[in-house]
Amino acid sequence: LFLENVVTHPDFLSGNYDTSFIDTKPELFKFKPRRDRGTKLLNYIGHIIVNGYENLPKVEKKPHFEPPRIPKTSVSQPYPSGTKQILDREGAGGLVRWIQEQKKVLITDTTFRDAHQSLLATRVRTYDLVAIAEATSKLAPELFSIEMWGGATFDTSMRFLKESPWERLQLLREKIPNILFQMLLRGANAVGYTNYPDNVIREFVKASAENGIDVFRIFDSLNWLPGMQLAIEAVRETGKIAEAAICYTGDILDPSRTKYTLKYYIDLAKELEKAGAQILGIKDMAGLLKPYAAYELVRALKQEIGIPIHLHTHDTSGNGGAMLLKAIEAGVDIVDACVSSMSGLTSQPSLNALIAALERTERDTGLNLENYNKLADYWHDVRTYYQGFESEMKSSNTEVYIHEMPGGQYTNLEQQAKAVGLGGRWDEVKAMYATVNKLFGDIVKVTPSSKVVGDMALFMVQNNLDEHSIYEKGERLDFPDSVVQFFQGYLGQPPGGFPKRLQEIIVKGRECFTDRPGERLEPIDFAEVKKELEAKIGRTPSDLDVLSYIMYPQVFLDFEKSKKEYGDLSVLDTPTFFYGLRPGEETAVSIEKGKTLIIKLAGVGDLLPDGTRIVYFELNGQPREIRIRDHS
Ligand code: 3PY
Ligand code: ZN
Repeated sequence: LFLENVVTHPDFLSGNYDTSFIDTKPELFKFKPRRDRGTKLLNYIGHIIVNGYENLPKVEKKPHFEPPRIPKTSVSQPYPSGTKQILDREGAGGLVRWIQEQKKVLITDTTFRDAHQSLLATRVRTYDLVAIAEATSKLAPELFSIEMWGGATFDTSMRFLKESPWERLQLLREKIPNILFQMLLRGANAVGYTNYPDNVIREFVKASAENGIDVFRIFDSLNWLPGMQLAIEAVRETGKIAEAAICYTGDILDPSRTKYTLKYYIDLAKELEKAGAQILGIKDMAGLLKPYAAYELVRALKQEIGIPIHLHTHDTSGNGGAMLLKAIEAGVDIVDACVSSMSGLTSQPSLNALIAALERTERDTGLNLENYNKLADYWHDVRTYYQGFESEMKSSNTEVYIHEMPGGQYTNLEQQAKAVGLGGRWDEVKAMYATVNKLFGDIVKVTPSSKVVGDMALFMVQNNLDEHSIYEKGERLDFPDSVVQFFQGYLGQPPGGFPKRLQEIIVKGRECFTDRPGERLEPIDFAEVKKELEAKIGRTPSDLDVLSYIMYPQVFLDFEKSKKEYGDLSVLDTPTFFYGLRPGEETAVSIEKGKTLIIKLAGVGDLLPDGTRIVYFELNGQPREIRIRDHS
């Protein structure tokens, strides 16, 4: 209960007018000023103007941005029907049959998720996704699906952008009613970095399906089947599509790489089909699948399994487009690509280029290139807002064949390295990443196993350790938690098991196990957690809030705190969200249908002796002064 002031005191509320409690509790007379939405937003913008956005270096002047070019689609033009209607009408089985009848290669657009996860550290905001949603839906109704959720977006939307991943899903669903929505689900790790109890996976899948997800790409970060089975079942129970993925690592054409061979992948694919997968994903998260290897792999899989094949890659090496074409020649059913202005490098190959490459061929995508070029203009413009999150990487780079780092991790780990003061030693971190992989016995590296490798690489570079010193000094080293837990078996089992000697050095006598972590995790009592959360946040949380809290307890509480202090920040345009306003600049903020606030910055006062500054605004023409603590 929140004894904020006297009028909320239970004795007062109960009509007990013996007010003696007032004498002993003078703090009850502290009334917090009611903070309306406008004031909250002014507080946020003022804070950004004075202190900068916490995850970007502070800039003296807000950069100038042109408004993005949003393609004109007539509002009265009805939504063309698409794959979503096929699923709704004919069910998962019907949709799979439809895929198999297609001659054309089907396309998934990853711009809304993996492209910005890979290029911009997952920082693209709901505001910018929603702004282009309707146009995408109307200009590209031939898409198989739009990947727009899951992976790192769940965490980062709350952690860095202070917005709700669920609202993102709901808003986009409203604007895109015709194309299948696809998410990336990390098997028993859901959208987190650790295994969750079975009932959490079930509830999470159910809620995701209810709120708009149609295709679930399920993978396990060690290609460990027991880590995926439950998620596959849970998805099938919802009537949606379970796409289970093999994560590709190594090189099937290199005879010296004996662990991840063509046979290894085929066996795994067969097991996934048996486990209930309705589509087989090939998840080439680092872009290691080379063109001729892709041809071999797809051709063999087409012979060995009966379900459609969906290929995902990253263009880090520059071979991405060529690889997709070879896979298409070999008969792959669906491939992932993204809008050209968000493509290439650690992201997906260009969807525009792919449309052009296949035009007037047997496997023509059916998508309209001119339309996609309009979408590319929009993303070209919007991408500039996120320039502070761009990687140093300026060209494709075949060193990925050595470090094998997933595209979706690259910019995120780069940011992490900068945050711990290793920005200047990024080359060493990448080289160490490869060393750690060898040390760990050559594992599949994808979230969360890739994070473990990344944490270990940062740890080793920071402490000037090499492979030998790990064995020599390891007994005395305190390894990162993620590394210890990994070797205990919390993420499941890698093919061939853990290197024994290293495991002993790292776990230092702690318990290790080889069974499925979900089996030893107590089911979550959702009602109990809801009560606990209610006590913490002082309001009744929704079931979706409870799921967010279970996935990311502290991140969710911090997000909640931000909401209390600043209100709903997803309504701000992105330049204002990251950079505030320039003196004299004005922005219109639509806080609900029919309600717009006009916020103008008049000026910023000098630093006062108490460490604050007054920021002078106009809110709907009325002068407003906001006092902001200067953290510099
Ligand atoms: C994720 O799990 O976020 C990934 O993108 C893995 O490739
Ligand atoms: Zn990816």
